[in-house]
Amino acid sequence: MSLSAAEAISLEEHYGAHNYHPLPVVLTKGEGVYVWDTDSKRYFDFLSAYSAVNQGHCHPKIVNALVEQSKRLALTSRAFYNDKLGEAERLMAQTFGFDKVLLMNSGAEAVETALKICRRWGYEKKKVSEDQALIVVCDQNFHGRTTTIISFSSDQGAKRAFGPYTAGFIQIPYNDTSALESVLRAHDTIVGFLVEPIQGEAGVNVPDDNYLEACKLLCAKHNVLLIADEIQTGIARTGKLLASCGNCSCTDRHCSQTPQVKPDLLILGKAISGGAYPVSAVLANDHIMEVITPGSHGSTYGGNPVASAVAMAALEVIKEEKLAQNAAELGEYFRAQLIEKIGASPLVDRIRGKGLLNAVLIADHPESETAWNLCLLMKENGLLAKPTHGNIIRFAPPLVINKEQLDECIRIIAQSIKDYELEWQPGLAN
Ligand code: IF1
Repeated sequence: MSLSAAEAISLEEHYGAHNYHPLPVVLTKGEGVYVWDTDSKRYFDFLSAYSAVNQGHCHPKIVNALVEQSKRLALTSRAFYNDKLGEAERLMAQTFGFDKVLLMNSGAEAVETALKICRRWGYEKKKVSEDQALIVVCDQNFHGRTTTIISFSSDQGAKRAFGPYTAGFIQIPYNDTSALESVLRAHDTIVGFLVEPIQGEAGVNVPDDNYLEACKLLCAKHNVLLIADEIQTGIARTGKLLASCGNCSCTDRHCSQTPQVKPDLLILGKAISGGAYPVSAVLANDHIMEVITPGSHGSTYGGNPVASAVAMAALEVIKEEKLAQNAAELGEYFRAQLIEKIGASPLVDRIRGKGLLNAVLIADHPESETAWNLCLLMKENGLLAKPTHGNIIRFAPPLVINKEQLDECIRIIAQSIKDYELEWQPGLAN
């Protein structure tokens, strides 16, 4: 007998840490773009587990890889070789055009791994004095929740009372190449620049078209590593295999289309495993990755046979089902339709995004409950989305969505906005 919604919520309330404030819906089943709650109500999932479920819920190929490998050999640790990791490393290296791959589990672990590689590269290759390495980050960043990562966060809710903080980071404004150039000129101990190609949690903050290209050139000029955090924007979410590269699949070493925005360190997570299993990765060429030597980094589960099998299946789905192309085409359509249908609404300030990573900025102050209440109304109408900071609603469906389904979602969003307008008073706790 499965739990009722009330029972499930009560158990989490009683026995679980209160580190989230979920929308009041209890999910029990997922398939493709749909999820079902414990009352068998069906919803369109417009969060996709923060872009981890790009391939759709419970994709048969990915689930099959998970099940079959789990029945054969699940975990060996890296004390021994296994017959899946090398294949997964080769597929990722060739798909994204790097010499080497280091597999971890969570996105934050991969970010931490990239920071360690960057620092050690700084000491061993750039000859920066020991413990003097600096890494530049952007304000409004989100790279995970470890103590080091929140040390350079600008989100007080994620940072407050977790000190003392890790030193060695300089924060600059996002989408500001002159700020980057200034710090690079001012500090010769800078070894890296960590940046999201689009800032997800900041509310799908899309930089100028040439921002990453300009950052790459500045980093190269100052012998600094460009570290692209594609944990949320990668794996076809923004309409390309990677938001930071202009190619759809670089099989050769150097992207023929836009080699200048090829990062020195690429960080992947979330949908690299299709939402079935925690997999993350750091990719780099030999002259950088060779600073990692036996015993210098690792993890119990990193690169295990199940992670390897699932990641290979997840990447194959992205390619076989042309999900980057689908995200590009339907993303354009989605934004155009939203602008047409709700762009003039007094509730809507802006509509922005790339591919199927989009957001609607609600024209109310961030502390108002308008965005939250709108998400509650859309839930009632059969679509699940959640606000990021305050008044920004992120819309990120699985990339397997088709036009007919998307049209139904556009209808739900437009109708919910129109219905909410009738009762909305700006500036009040609606
Ligand atoms: C939460 C959102 C937050 C990420 C980028 C690294 C990580 C993430 C660009 C760390 C994770 C998740 C974490 C989750 C909510 C969600 C998120 F932006 F996606 F919406 F928080 F900002 N880099 N993002 O987006 O990966 O360790 O979680 O595997 O922590 O509340 P992780």
